[in-house]
Formats: sequence, structure tokens, C-alpha cells
Amino acid sequence: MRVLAINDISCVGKCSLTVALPIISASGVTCDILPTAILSTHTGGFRGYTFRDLSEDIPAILDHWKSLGLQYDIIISGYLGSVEQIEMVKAAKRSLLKEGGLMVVDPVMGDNGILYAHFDGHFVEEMKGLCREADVIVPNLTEACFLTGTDFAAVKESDYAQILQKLAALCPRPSITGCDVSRTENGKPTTRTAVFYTGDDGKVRSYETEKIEGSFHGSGDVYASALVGCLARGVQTDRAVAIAAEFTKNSIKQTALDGTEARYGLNSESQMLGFLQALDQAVREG
Ligand code: PXL
Repeated sequence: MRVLAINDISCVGKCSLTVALPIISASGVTCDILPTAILSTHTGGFRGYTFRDLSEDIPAILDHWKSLGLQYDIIISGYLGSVEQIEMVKAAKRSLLKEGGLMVVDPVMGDNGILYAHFDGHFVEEMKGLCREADVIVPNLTEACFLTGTDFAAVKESDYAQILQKLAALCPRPSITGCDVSRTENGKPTTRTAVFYTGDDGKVRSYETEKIEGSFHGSGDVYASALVGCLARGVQTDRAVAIAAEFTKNSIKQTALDGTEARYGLNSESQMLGFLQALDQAVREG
């Protein structure tokens, strides 16, 4: 199994390729990387970061790989710095994804209802185009709202399934992370968090975990990478979503316990063994 992760290298802040490479590789598959940019830190919560756009190098990299006859079972794209890079991902898919391979798009654009620095409405439209070429997309709720023209501030719990269905018009297997749901536990009202997703049978499903208060940078990258690791090992979607969601929740929980600043990313390293054990069990149980 050969996976290609297209994403930036944020040198500090544990997201994008510094998360994708260790998690996907540890899942037991080859993970090659296509870095889209090198930043001193990610753009969420830091000022004065450097940003080296690597677009100029990408066509030659793709040509070299083509000359080597490289072909991928899964390609996952994440943070893309420009519309031009969206086109490059499409080109990478055309020339490097195996027939019947899986294109996974994490449409990284924003969080908490707002777009990250450098993104605008035009970029959102182009990202929609990339999602149309994907088999699986993994936006958070903010990104799902931008992709579907939904007002984030007005979203209610009862809207999640409908937003998912709108995403299904773009891509056959969408999911939405970070969907807060109200539940009652021991007679008390509590909030949990859920992934809403389209199952392999095309039906709307959700997987809930404990909600840890706060906003934790890099959660989406941990989730998407773990999901791809599971799918690359042949795990069915329901189980893959559950394993990835538990790993992400455990990583957030440990990060909250550690008390590190959210902008420095998740302590997913401490939860890697548990993730791999769950993955191994899923693989053995078929
Ligand atoms: O975690 C998503 C992400 C990836 N890469 C860069 C980012 C962000 C989110 O802020 O800025 C460069």
C-alpha cells in the first residue's frame, strides 16, 4: 500500500505533514510526501511566520515520479496555499492515483466559523471543485458550512444530516468533524462531539465521543491521517471513523491534561500505541 500525502510542512505547531507522515507510516503503509509550502509555524495563532511557497517545484516533482512509474493507492491532500496548488493536486490525482484508488481531500480552510488567513470566497469555490474529484472528504463543521453555503452561526444540531447530504452532492463519501450534540448523562445535560459521515451503504451515520472544551489546533490533521491509515489497511468506514475519532479525542484529552498551548498542537504521540492496537485488532478481525 502506497499513500501520498500532499500538505505543507509547518515546522512548529504539529499539523499537516508533521502529523500525516508519522501517523500514516505507523499505520503500516508507505507514506510519500509532497510538501506544498514550508512555514516556520502554521498560520493559526502565530504572528510573523515565514511562508515559502513550493508551487514552482511541484510540476517537476510530479514529472520525476511519473518517470519512476510511481502509482498510489490513496492520495490525501490537506492545506493548499493557492488556487494554483488546487490545480496541482488535480494533476497529481490524474497522473499518480491508481485506477480504483482513493482520493481523500481535507479541505483545510478554517475553523470556529471563520476562514484561516490567506483564504477567500474564490478559494472556497475552487476547493469545491477539488472536493468534486474526491472519493472521501473530511471537512470540519466550519469548512462544511463554507462548502455548502450554510451560515455557521445559525447551524443547529438538527441541520448536520442535511449539511452532510449537501456535501454528498460534491463527493460520494463526505464526513463532518466537530459536530456538537446535546445528550443527557446520569440525568444531566451534556455536550458530546460527533463525526457525521456517509457510510459505505450511502446512509447518514454519526460517531460520538466525549467533548473536551476548547479549540485544539491540529485535531483535523490527526483525524484525517488516522482515517487514511485505517482505510489504507483495509478497515471498513464505520470502524475507521470510530478508531480515528477515538484517537483524536484521546490526543485532545492528553493535550488538555498537559496544559500546553493549543497552538502547539496535539499530544498524539502519547496515544499512538492505543491507536495502533485498535487498528491492528480491526485488521485481524477483518
Ligand atoms: O491544521 C491545518 C493547517 C495546516 N497548515 C497550515 C495551517 C493550518 C491551520 O491553521 O495554517 C499552514
